[in-house]
Amino acid sequence: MQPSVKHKMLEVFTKANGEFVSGQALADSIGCSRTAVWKHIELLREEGFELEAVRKKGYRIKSKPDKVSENELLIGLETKKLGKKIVFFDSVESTQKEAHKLAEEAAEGTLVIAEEQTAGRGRMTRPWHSPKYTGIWMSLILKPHLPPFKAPQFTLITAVAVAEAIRDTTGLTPEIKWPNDILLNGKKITGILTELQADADQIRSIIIGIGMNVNQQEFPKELESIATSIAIEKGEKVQRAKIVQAILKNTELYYQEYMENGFGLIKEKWESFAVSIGRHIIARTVSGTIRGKALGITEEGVLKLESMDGVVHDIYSADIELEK
Ligand code: BTX
Repeated sequence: MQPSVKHKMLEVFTKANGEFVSGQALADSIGCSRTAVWKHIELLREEGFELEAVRKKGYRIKSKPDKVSENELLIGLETKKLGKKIVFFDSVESTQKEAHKLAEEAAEGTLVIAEEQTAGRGRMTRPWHSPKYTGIWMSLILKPHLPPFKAPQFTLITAVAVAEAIRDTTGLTPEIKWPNDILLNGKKITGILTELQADADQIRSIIIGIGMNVNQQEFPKELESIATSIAIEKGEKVQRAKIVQAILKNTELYYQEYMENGFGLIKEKWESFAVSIGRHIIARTVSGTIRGKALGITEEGVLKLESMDGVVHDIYSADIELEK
């Protein structure tokens, strides 16, 4: 199937919004014959689209396959820039690794996404479990004209965008755990990994890795007690493409807000989702463990932590645990 015909056909169905479209109307808007329409309908069915055909009415899409390849993501995507260029892999070691290779040449907003990662990674090369067809494993390339020290704010911008995407597409209310985890009912549903390609005073690319558990029903033993998925929490499966589209739309919105007006609104939204602020926490940093009360985050996304002796520490990176 020529991608352009398939793309046009899916666009016509998307505009029809679940209503029937006659074979003739499809042929006219695509600019092909009725026979070609019929052939392409069959090809869509083979790809997992459920298409209903009724005499004298035509065709309508009853359901789309739950895939995250280019067609599923582009149809219905409401962004100007983010995700307009998609690099898709059925299976790849790590989308983050691929995005790093592409970043210099890639247009801003390029999205690398895969159905499966065989060597997905978290911070400090920790492994990220990324099984096939069940989650969202993607890396987004941004190119803001900013100095490198601003980069940690992008983890927080992304966290707000992702938390709102989960809330708006599923009705579930997530929490954000500083700096880079999103939780549902206290368990990890999303991890965010912000990495940089930069000169000393200028960011060249920010590569934002997002890993989200969507339709898994179970996890390996070592993750069982700390990880969950949207399907487990909601009790039903969700179309991953819809969530990806919502993440891209929100990220574009908050990225623009940040570049134009600074961090104020994002900080406010971030704090409204934050689970650790005002609580007693244990922060494990590379240079040691600090226990104390999390006071809030600064405009730079730094966590303020007041230890028992009243000293306020600036925490730039750590693993956080809530004190029981
Ligand atoms: P992190 O270092 O904060 O968290 C990593 C830890 O999370 C692991 O050590 C493990 O305990 C736990 N973990 C591993 N897999 C999962 C999972 N599926 N669900 C919940 N918990 C898990 C977080 O790092 C940042 C993760 C970013 C992943 C994305 S996926 C797309 C992109 N490509 C890539 O290789 N990484 C990013």
